[in-house]
Amino acid sequence: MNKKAIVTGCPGQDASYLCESLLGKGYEVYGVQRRCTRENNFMNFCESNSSFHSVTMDICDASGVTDLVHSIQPDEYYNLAAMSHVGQSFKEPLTTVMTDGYAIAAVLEAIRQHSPKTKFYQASTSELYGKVEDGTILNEESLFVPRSPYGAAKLYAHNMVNIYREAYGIFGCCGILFNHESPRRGKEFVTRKITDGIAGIKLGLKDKLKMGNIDAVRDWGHARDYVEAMHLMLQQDTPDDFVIATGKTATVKEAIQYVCGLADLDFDNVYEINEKYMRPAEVPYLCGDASKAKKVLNWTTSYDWKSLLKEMYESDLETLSGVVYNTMDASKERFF
Ligand code: F7E
Repeated sequence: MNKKAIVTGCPGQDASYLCESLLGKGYEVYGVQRRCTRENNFMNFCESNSSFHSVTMDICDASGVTDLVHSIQPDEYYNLAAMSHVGQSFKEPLTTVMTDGYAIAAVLEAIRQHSPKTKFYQASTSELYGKVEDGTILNEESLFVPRSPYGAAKLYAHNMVNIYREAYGIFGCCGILFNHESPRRGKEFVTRKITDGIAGIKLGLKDKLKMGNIDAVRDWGHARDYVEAMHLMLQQDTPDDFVIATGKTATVKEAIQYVCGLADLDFDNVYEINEKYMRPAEVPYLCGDASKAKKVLNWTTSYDWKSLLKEMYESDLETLSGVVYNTMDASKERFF
């Protein structure tokens, strides 16, 4: 019998990569998306596979979650759905606590009552750490002091998984994932904003990048590598929490400079600071130590921030070049 997995957060970056990977491993996959989720084509590959089942459901609807868990009896449940934009969580604190906090209590209850053998993965985050001293390398033992509604809601969910593990013996794991990006990343996140923006400037489609705090330091890895860590966590004999990170950092400014280099553009002419993108409270520095995941899960990452940004920039340049080409084509038709 093939293993069955429920994956929430479709058709987002992480869920799309994870569904592809699980289908490749022979799973029967139930990909959950909200009715109104923005459309993209990341799930095309999955939807053409007969082992993929698309489920329309809001993870905040406890009755729907309970029905799904009860009827599928999944071997694994990956909770990747979230209100995931830290800046936006200051504007939508209540939606954030429902989606990133309450919904996790609902699914844990559904598993406890109706499918206690299901192994559960929760998308925890480096935002749990909050404000840390520059140079601090964070691991599973580091203190959690979140600085955003997003971080606070995620900490509640993280604690609940630990409580259900201890109190009821639920196989629940939290992946404390540091920033992970790809060409599928939403354009509202800083790496994709940079690669898409600079590709647009290069092609004359855009004027300037409007940025927030470019001194922020992040540890960026590739989402495709990070979803493999999620799967590995649920293949262990005992549940545990793991940091997933590259251990290498760059500032937002260095990321812009690097992509400007790829595009052969002058850094100083490419961006301007805009208050709109500053956050009420910032997490200035994040760097993770994934030694435990490397040792226990045998997990490795194949990208650093430069190879990641290069792949993203090249993908955006190719996509936007198509836009330019099609526009030229259309104007040619109009002209002749
Ligand atoms: O910002 C700064 C911003 O929005 C990174 C989510 O996936 O990773 C992500 O959270 C840094 C921050 O990601 C702009 O202030 C400057 O310091 O790409 P981001 P994030 O907030 O780190 C964690 C692990 C998650 O769990 C989250 O779900 O870049 N920054 N200027 C900017 N950020 C944005 N978005 N836009 C700017 O213009």
